Amino acid sequence: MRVRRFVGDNVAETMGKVKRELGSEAVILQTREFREGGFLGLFGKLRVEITAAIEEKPVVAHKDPEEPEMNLVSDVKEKTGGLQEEIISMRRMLEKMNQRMEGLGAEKGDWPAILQRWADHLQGRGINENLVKLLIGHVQQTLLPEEWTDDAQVYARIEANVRQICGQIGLIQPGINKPRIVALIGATGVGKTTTIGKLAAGFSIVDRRKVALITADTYRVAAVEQLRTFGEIIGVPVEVVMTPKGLSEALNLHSDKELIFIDTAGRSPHHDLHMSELRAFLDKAKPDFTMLVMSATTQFADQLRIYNRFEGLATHLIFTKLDETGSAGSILNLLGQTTLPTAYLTNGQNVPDDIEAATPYRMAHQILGEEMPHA
Ligand SMILES: Nc1nc2c(ncn2[C@@H]2O[C@H](COP(=O)(O)OP(=O)(O)OP(=O)(O)O)[C@@H](O)[C@H]2O)c(=O)[nH]1
Ligand SMILES: [Mg+2]
Repeated sequence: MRVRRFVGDNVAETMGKVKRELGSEAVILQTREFREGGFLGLFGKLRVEITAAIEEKPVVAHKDPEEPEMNLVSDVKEKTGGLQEEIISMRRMLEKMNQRMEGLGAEKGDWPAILQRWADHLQGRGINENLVKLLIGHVQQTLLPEEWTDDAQVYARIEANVRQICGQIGLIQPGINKPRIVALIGATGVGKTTTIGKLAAGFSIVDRRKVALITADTYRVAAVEQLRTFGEIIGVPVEVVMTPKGLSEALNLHSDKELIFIDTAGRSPHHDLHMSELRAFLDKAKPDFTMLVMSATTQFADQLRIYNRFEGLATHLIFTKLDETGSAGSILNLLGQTTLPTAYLTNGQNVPDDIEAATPYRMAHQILGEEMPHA
């Protein structure tokens, strides 16, 4: 790893130097402001120092994929903690599902053949066994056996229940006398920055709202550039902040706006330090909406783990990459046992087109797909 120190008059200029010297993939290790010149450092000129590093290409050694990692202690800790979390949340899920099933008096056994193909179809969409039992059990209870062959009727029953599970929706409302603050948080690479681009474009260009963007993701130069580019294309100001204090200042600067979107660095939910940094930014920003961005391509067990880790911070959910999965059932599994409302769905890389406001109807259609089960 090559580490370098850069000094400049402001963050933008210094970041520019980092990029020119080390490229877009450089990682920011530390930033600080200091005074240069002046008496005992007082009244000197305010300067910015950024320490950045770039990974030099490692020599690729052949490694057996089965070979365990060297760092066994942290490895074991991580896995044990994760397992416990998983067991607790699995228990919670089963309890909740069983309560619902008892309420409906649903059968737990095999289904008659005509309903079994629906059960297989739903499972094929990624919907978990308990929810499938709930959905098919309801069909069995509320339709007469001669109606089970009527695909349209069966579908309508299932769809109505799926809509009910997806029923909690909460969309962004712009502020009237002061800006509404919207922060996007979540694991790495799920689409936070792209989604901010889509929302900012929608609200500023289509809705003609006064919008500003702030990025607190200064870990990679490329991340700052990405939001800047969106800001330039859409024609909205972009502020880059390094610290929670810088965030407060940027928010004050845009107190005349109706909406301020804050982009944050992708966080591994297993990394405690990263999570506490994120918490410090959110404590300062006090967002009106904190959107946990989840990719529909993430497996359900991982979605649940991420959700549990971010739950205390988030107020809403956004599901991304619906275009990339043929089994969006994991969303239903998650919503079946959690409480946050859904705000938006994204279904492609195009800014600003590939986003829509969540509605129970749209969500049910994404989850169930267009095809009927085979006879
Ligand atoms: N297919 C598809 N790709 C998407 C969607 N949303 C975002 N992407 C792509 O996913 C990749 C990552 O998107 P980003 O917006 O950079 O994700 P991020 O969460 O900001 O990533 P980090 O800041 O690195 O944590 C990009 O290639 C996006 O174009 C979507 O709805 N569908
Ligand atoms: Mg990003």
